[in-house]
Amino acid sequence: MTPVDSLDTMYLMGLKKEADGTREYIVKNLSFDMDVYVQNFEVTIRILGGLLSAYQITNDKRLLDLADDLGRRLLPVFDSSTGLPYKYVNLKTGKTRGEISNPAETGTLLIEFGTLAKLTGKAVYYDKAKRALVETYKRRSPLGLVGTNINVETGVWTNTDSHVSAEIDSYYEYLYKCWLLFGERDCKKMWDEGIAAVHKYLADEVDGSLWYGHADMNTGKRTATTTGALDAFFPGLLALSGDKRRAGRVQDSMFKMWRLHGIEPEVFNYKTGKVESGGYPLRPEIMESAYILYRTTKDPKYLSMGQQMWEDFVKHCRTDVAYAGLTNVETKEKADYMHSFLLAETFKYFYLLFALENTLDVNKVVFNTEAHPIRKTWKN
Ligand code: DMJ
Repeated sequence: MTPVDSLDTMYLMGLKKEADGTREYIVKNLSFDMDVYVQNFEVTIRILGGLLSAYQITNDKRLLDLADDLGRRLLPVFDSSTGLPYKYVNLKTGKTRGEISNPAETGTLLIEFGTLAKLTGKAVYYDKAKRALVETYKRRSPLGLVGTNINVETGVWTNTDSHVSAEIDSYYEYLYKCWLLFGERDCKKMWDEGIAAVHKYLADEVDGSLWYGHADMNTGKRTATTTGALDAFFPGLLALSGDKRRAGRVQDSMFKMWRLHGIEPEVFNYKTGKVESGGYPLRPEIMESAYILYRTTKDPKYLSMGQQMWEDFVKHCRTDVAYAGLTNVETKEKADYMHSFLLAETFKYFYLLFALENTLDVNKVVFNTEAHPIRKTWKN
C-alpha cells in the first residue's frame, strides 16, 4: 500500500528517479490475487486512487491494468440487496462481509470507480459506485441529514448521530467533487440539499467562533459539541464549493484547536475546551484546508498557518527514521505507527501549500479523499 499511496507525491515533488524505481517495484511485485479480506473503502481511496492518478501522470498502461484488476475484484461488495456496499471483500473468492457500514464508506467510491470506468470504458464501475452514493442519500432523514451507521442489507440506520466527522466526512466531499469531476447534476443536487441541512442543524457558534458539532439526524437535537482532526477537511471543501466566508471561519476555529496543544487532537470538545481523545495519527485534513484556502483566497495568513503547523509537526512527530503519530497531544508521547496517508496526503498538502502555483493547477484536478489528483481526460 505504501509505495502506491506515495507514488504521485514523489512525481509532484520532482523525485523522478525514486518514483520511476517505485513504479517498477509496484508493477513487478503487486498482485491482487490474494486470499485476503480487504476493507473496500481504504483500498479504493489509497490503492485504486493511487494507481489511477499515477497512471495519469506517467501514461504507464501497466498501472491502469492493475487498477482494472483491483476494481474487478472489489465489485462484489456492491452485491447487497440495497446496492450499498459491504465493508470487506475477499480479493480471491469475492466473498463479502461487514453489513454495518457508514456514509463515508458507502459514498466515497465514485471518484475512483468512476474514473476507472471512464479510462477503461467499463461503465459498470461508474454505475455501481454512483448507485451506492445515491442509495445513501436516499436514506437521509426528513431533515436532510444522514446518520453514522447503516445496515447495507436492510438500509436501516443503526446509529442516527449526524456530523461531518469520522464515518461521514468524505460522503459530503464526494457529493461536491463528483459534480466537479463528472459534471454529475444528481451529485450537485444532493450536495446542495445535504449541505443546507448541515449548516442548519450542525453549525454551532461559540464565543464568536464557528464550529460544526453533532445532532440527531431525525430530531436535529444537539448530541455532542465535539469536533476533531478529521473534521478539518470541512473548511477546504467549503472553500472549494465557493463558500469562502464560512470556510475561513471554520479554519480559524480548527487552527485554534491546533494551537491549544501545539498539535491537534482526534476529538476536541469546543464548548469545554477539553481534549476528549488525544491521539494524532499524522492526519492531513487541516493542511489540506490551509492549501485550498490559500489557493482560493490568496490570503498569506494561510502560509503563516502552514509554517506554524509544519514547525510543530516536525518538532513533535519526526523520529530518526520516519515520522510517528502521537498517542497523546498533551504529553506528546509518540506512537510506533506511520500511516501511508502521511506520504499520500500530509506531505503532499504541506508541499503544495508552499510550492509554486504552477506545480499543479488546482482548477484542473480533483483530489480524491486520499489526495490523489485526478484529471478529467475524457469527454463525458
Ligand atoms: C485518509 O485515509 C483519508 O483522508 C480519509 O478520507 C480520512 N482519513 C485519512 C486521513 O486522516
